[in-house]
Amino acid sequence: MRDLFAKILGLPVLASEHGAKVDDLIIYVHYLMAALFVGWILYFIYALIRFNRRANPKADYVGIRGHASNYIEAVVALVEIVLLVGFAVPLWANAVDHFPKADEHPTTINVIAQQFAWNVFYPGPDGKFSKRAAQFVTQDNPWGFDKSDPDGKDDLAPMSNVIHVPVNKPVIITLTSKDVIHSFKLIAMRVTQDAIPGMRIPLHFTPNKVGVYQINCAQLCGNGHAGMANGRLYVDTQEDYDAWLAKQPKQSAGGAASFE
Ligand SMILES: [Cu+2]
Repeated sequence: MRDLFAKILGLPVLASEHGAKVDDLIIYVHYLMAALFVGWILYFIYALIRFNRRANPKADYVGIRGHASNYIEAVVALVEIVLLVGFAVPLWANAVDHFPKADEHPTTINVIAQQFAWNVFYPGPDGKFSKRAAQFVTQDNPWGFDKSDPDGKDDLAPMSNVIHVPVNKPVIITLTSKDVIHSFKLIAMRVTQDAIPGMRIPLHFTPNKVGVYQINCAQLCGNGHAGMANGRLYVDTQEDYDAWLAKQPKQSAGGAASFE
């Protein structure tokens, strides 16, 4: 049923676990909108016939006497409350607020947006990212890595516009921006989060379909905004992911930004 309606509504490819619930909510809202649309059309036709000029030569100054419209309004409000309290709020609690625990071994990634690319950072085998601070920023160290931080020794060299993740494992991305407000949008994952300079905002999802998906910027951020759609999210099998990971140069070895 979901597949059929997703097709009718033209919903994009879905490749994350929680995304099915997002699509369900979109479909339920469309049910309600369809019911309202049909209801209003029927009422419009009724009003055209019931209140036509020939049958009503004199205006009625009293107006409505029945309570039907109140009842209908109450039903519509009730359906809206059910959608909000029964579906939207629990979905938010589960898919947004409830982060994967350490024992689920999430893939942790930092993404720093800039005009006009996504810079992607992996923490290496220790799972810990190098500290960064504005005071360390130089021409050779544009991200301000603290070179004395042992956590950074095994970090991977920064990547541009490419994220690899293994399938069926939770992913936590901590998002920030180097310049202006961007918005990190993975349509196939049903994830959107603003990237705001000065803030580190975590988001999470679990990809469940191997493939290559587009990363979009959902916040008009300047002239090259559309170019941020060149970002690609690769959802790999665990073997492919491990093989890819093993090939990546370390940041400490002076590895340049990688583009594949
Ligand atoms: Cu942008």
